Amino acid sequence: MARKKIALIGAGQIGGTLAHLVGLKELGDVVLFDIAEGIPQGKGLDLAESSPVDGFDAAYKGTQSYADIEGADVIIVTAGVPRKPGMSRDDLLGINLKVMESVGQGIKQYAPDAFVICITNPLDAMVWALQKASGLPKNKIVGMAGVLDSARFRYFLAEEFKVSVEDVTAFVLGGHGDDMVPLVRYSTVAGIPLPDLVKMGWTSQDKLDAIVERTRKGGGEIVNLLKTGSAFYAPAASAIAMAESYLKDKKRVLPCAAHLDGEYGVKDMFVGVPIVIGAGGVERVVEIAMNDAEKAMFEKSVASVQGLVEACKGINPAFA
Ligand code: A3D
Repeated sequence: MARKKIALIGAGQIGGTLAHLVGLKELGDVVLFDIAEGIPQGKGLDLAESSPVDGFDAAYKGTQSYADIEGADVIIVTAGVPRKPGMSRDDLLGINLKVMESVGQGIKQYAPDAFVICITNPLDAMVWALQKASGLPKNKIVGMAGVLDSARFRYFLAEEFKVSVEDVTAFVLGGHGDDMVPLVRYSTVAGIPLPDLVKMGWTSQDKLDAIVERTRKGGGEIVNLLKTGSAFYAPAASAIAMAESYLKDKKRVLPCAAHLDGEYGVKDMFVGVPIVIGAGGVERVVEIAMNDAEKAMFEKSVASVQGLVEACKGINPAFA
């Protein structure tokens, strides 16, 4: 069987890390596309030269031509600009919307059967715009945010409880913004929900609240430390988990920005919810029960995404 083909649109910090992980995990051959001449070619060659040392077989091609993504099985989009200190994700909207229009055209022309994962911010609005521009079926395009947000939550919790990250599960819903919704009730250590762990004296409610807040601002914490860009190792690892679930038909249940058509009371928007990813793409949207407080937080988060989607429609009326 021929190797799978994975196209990475955007060969910056996340794109380069994705390309490395695809090789190390032997998920397939890689096409790195970027408008910056030499960057995808240079990164591709450098990575290919690491393959004899690490012992993996994968072809790397850097390109400025969309024709090279033809027939890709998976496409991961990071093209655009990242945040700098003092910027919100929403400040990126105008620039990155234009980028999504050109990336969508390229996908439509050369790889309309691919499973597409969008990472470009502001995430929930950009994946919405990319679907409009590419015309992809709505079960074949998702946004990466929830896996990253819940990984941050899991890491902070494991640190607090002094247990393995492997035994902490966490749930984060809603848009990828500072009003995302970390769901404490559905987050556990080896199956024990967090509110029970508070009762058991493992942590205090105040400490748990502080961890929730740190999770919400997790992206900004890294931006302030790096100063020249935003997080890339954990975002890349998160998107690879999604791609792997599709390529290997693992049917993992992962929080992703998925198209909602009435689920959770939301129409024609991409918002972070738990989904099953398998060979059929988004195979199921999992609708969990929320209490009133959780619902209120979710609705607030959805309203922020709605605002960004309306702004996209204002800039490009063809998407309305
Ligand atoms: P960066 O290292 O700047 O890479 C972006 C790349 O996109 C650069 O190499 C650009 O040359 C390239 N590019 C720009 N315009 C185009 C275009 N029209 N076509 C093709 N390539 C183009 O950024 P990064 O890799 O650190 O981040 C990429 C995106 O991911 C940004 O929008 C970030 O805000 C976003 N991001 C999202 C998350 C989420 O959790 C959703 C986390 C971290 C970063």
